[in-house]
Amino acid sequence: MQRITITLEDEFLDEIDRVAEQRGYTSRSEAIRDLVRAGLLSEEPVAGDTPCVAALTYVYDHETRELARRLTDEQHEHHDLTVATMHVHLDHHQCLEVSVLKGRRDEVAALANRITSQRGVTFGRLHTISASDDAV
Ligand code: NI
Repeated sequence: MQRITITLEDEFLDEIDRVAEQRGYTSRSEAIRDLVRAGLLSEEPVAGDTPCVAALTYVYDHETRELARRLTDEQHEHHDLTVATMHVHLDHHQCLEVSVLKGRRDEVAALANRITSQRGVTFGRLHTISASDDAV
């Protein structure tokens, strides 16, 4: 670990402190490290053949014809990528599912796209985290 000195405008530092307090950080350094890490991750060009773990969150209307079956079929077809799925009945019509996926980054992204592009899926977001080879 190295110690560096950086210069920030007062308003920028106030904003960092506000976010740090909101998220419950007790150390400004830890808050800045996490913000920088998140920024770097979003910029990182990652090869498709690298391993990852991911959480896919989506909402769908279970009354859309055959949709629930099609979503399940997709996951069975790619059971090697699907670790587990949690299903929540949000209301009379909508279901929320969170699927934990792991495998090659390009294959995980392709499965996520096949699920979230189905008609009747109203929200879809994939959070991907780089993993070591032995994690997948
Ligand atoms: Ni449901």
